[in-house]
Order: sequence, then structure tokens, then C-alpha cells
Amino acid sequence: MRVLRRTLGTLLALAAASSCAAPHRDDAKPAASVVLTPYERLLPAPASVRAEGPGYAFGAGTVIRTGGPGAPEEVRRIGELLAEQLRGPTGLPLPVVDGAGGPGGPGVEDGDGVRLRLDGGAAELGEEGYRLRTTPTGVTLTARTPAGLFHAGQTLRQLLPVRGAGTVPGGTVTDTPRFAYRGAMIDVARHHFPVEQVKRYVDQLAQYKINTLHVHLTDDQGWRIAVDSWPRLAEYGGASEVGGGPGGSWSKDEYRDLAAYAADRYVTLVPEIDMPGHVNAAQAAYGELTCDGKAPARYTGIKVGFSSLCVSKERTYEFIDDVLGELAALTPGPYLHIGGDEAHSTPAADYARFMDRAQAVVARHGKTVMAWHQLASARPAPGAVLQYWGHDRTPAAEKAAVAAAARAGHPVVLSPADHAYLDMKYDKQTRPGLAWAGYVPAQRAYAWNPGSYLPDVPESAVLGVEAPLWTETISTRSDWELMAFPRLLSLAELAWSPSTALDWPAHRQRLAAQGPRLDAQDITYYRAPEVPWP
Ligand code: TNX
Repeated sequence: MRVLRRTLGTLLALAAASSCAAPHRDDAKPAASVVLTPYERLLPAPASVRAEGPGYAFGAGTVIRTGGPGAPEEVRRIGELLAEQLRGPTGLPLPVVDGAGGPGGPGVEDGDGVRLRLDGGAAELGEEGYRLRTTPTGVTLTARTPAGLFHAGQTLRQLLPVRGAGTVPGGTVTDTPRFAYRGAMIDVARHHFPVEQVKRYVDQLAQYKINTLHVHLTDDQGWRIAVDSWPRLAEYGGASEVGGGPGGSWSKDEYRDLAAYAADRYVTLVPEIDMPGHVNAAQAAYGELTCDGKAPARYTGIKVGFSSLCVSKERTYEFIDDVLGELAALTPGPYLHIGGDEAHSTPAADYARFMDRAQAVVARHGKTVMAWHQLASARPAPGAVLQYWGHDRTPAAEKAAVAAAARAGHPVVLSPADHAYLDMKYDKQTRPGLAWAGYVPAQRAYAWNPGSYLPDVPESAVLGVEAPLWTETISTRSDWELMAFPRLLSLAELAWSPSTALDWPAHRQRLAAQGPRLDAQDITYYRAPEVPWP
């Protein structure tokens, strides 16, 4: 038996010494494109691959089997979704059958095809891991949880050709994620986007095993979610956006529909109501939310840090209780994000006082607080998750406050702006985007190690990573995708793959191999010059 654990790094005999992409090496230069095997193309790189024996050829008779009698309905649903995702590219009918009713005959579970199996005993696969085993009779996906089965299906998609049926090579992929929180964020406040566009992003994220979508729902320029007890928030506060466009907002039914769509793809939504700053749209709708009681005009520029809720007014806390209460009821996931960034118009003592009360409101509604890392310098509540968004030039004291919070048990999500911000321009030619944290070329998105990025924040304190996309300069689907792709894929790999698999020369080949898949899905992406696109 030939046991093979090929990382592309070894294959290319490049950078054998590096376990993580180093930022300043020659490999920013263009590379030649290399033809990869299907296993080598997988992105994020799996934890382990053993290529072995002949593979399974998809054909007209291939069925998707979702288990015998007693298999949970959820497995059936995962099988249906996988079939849908595979039918287009393969051109095959791919009926979904349960073990008892398939062409293999009554009681037969082991017929040819794709088999989905939940195995509660597969402890080594954890909460989201899976095994994908391919022999000439079929492909068996095994996981301890439905989420793991779903991820296995996404791996299978990548093992098949971009177009046509093809053969999945023989062997076994055994794969578990490095981090539990693998996130992206979309700012629907600076520009309004319809739920349909966000669903499209959910599909793109899930494909690369990203499991969290943080939705920045409110900011100075717009309030995008209906709140029954304060209807003018969405009606008036939603009718604006950067640049003076009409804006818009989502009804609760639309939000529920999005949350359910995401949940079906094992993506959890983290809704954010940013406070005590970034609230001009709310104050424009309700003057009582300011200290002097006067509603400001709506704002369509891109400055930050000028608005603040009135910390000394009780009405402020009735407002956040109503808003967070309604949002908690809409939210299946554990977290409510309460922002807390750039509160430049809120004195530090007021900020801490306000955040104490806001965190208590979140807890009262049964959710866990998530906030930008400025909360670390106030008083984060037990269990609160801090999202770090600093960069190379962030003062050491600010990083130290995050490290101290991590030591006190606060999980940290890393979104370093000079690596993970998808709204930073790739270079000076990039038309959309900002550059306050510097340019973020494709390689830079990959060139950091979340496990050792922040001084004194050990990997064990890192819940995961998130790639935010702020939309001050982004108002179309194609600009959104242009900024996200390919950098989002690099973040996805940092979040999922073991640190030993991280290697830029290999990763850029994997990125290149995704190009035709992105093309086939009509996803706009930046043809980053460091990547040897075919
Ligand atoms: C900083 S990141 C912000 C946002 C801006 C973004 C633009 C963060 C927590 N606050 O308000 O949209 O920069 O890159």
C-alpha cells in the first residue's frame, strides 16, 4: 500500500522549511502554473490525504444515498443539496435515494454511488470534520455531525472536474478544521444590498468551509433591519446610503429566510448593531436618541466616529433592550455583535458604562456578546468574544489590552486590517476600496499566522479568523466579489487548514486552480499577478 501525504510544498520542492507563508520572500514574483492532481487542488488544503488505488467514475447510474432506515432527515437534506450542487457541473441526474429504496434493492445500503453516513462514534472527526473515502464502487462521506457531512460534500465538489462527470481519484481524505470560527463579514449599512446577494455570498463561503457570516446591519449611513417597536429605524433610517442612493432595509421575514438559508449550509449569522458610535441613521429616525433631543440629518458621507448614543439617558437603554431583544429572537446563532468600535465621540468612562449595560442586555436576551476589540479596554463581560481589527501600526498598549482579555478567558477572533480586510485595495490601481491599513495584495492576505499573530495571544485563545468587507466604496455585486476573491479563499485556508499545510508557493497554485471554478460560477475575481491563473 502506497501511503502518500503529499503537500504541494513538497511536490514543488519549494519552501520546504516554512510552515507558514512568510511575507517577504521572492515568491511574490510570478510563478509558472503547475498541473495539480484533484487532491492537491483542494482549497482549503485538507489535514490529510492518502491517495490509494483506483477511483470512482461518476456516470448516469450514480446515485446519492443518504442512509438506511432511521437516518435523520437532515442527512437527506444535505444529500439533496449536494445533488443540486453537483447536477449542474456533472450534467448527471444524481437521484437521491435512501439505503432501503435505492437501485441496490430493499435493505441494501452499500450500492455504488455517493454514500452519506453519520457515525456518532467517529470522535476523531470532532464537530465539523469528515472522512471522504473513494474506491471503484463509490465515494463514502462519513462525519460525526451533519456539519461535517456538509463539508465533506463541498470537498467532493472540488474533486470533480469543473465541467463534466469525471472520476474521483481513489483514496481517503481525513479532515478537521484548525479553528471553530471561520468568518466573513459584510457591511450592508454603508450600501444596501438585497438578501439575494447575501445568499449568493453564503453559497460562496460555504463552498470553502467558512461557517460564520457576520452582518454589519447598522451604521451612520443606514439602518437595514426592521424593528417592530421602533419602525422608523428601517423606514426612515434605512432610506439612505453612502453617495445619496435610495438605501433600503430587510424585513424580519427576509432576515429569517436568510438565516435559514445560511443554516442549511452550516453558516451561522452573527448580526451586528454597532453602538454607542456609528448611530447617525438611528438618531436621524428618532431624535430622542441624542442628548439634546434633536434629530440630525441623514448622513451619506464616509467619515466615522462622529455620532454617539446618549449614555446618560434611560431612553437609550430602553432602545437597546427593544432592538437587541427583537434581534435575539430573530437569531438562531449564539452571538449578538454590539460593535463598540470608533466611539470617538463617547468619553472613555461613558463608553465603559454604556458597554457594561449593553452587554447585560445581550445576556438577558440569552446571547453571547461579540464586539470589536476596543471593548478590551473597558470591561468585557464573562465570555464576551473580542474581534481584533488592528494592524502593523496599532499601538502595543492596545494589543496588550487584547492579550490581557485573552488571558482572562475571552476568545479572540482575528481580523487584522492589513491582512484580512477585504475592502483594502490590492494595490494603487484597484478602483474600489480604501487603503488606510495599506494595500493588501493577494499574498499578504495569506502571509500571517493566526496562532501567533498577536503577542501573548496563544493559539488556544484564538476562536478563529474573519474577513470583513466594508462597503463605503462598494455598491455592486461585481465590486464586492472583485474585492473578496481571491483573498477570501486565502483566509478560508488560514482558518481551516493545519499550520503545517500553509505554504504560499503551494497555496497560489491552489488559488490558480480555483480560477476556472470561479469562472464557471460567474464569480468576479481579481487576477492577482502573484497567482499563476491558467
Ligand atoms: C474601520 S473596522 C471601521 C469601519 C470602516 C472600516 C473601513 C471597524 C471596526 N471600523 O467603520 O468601515 O474601517 O475599512
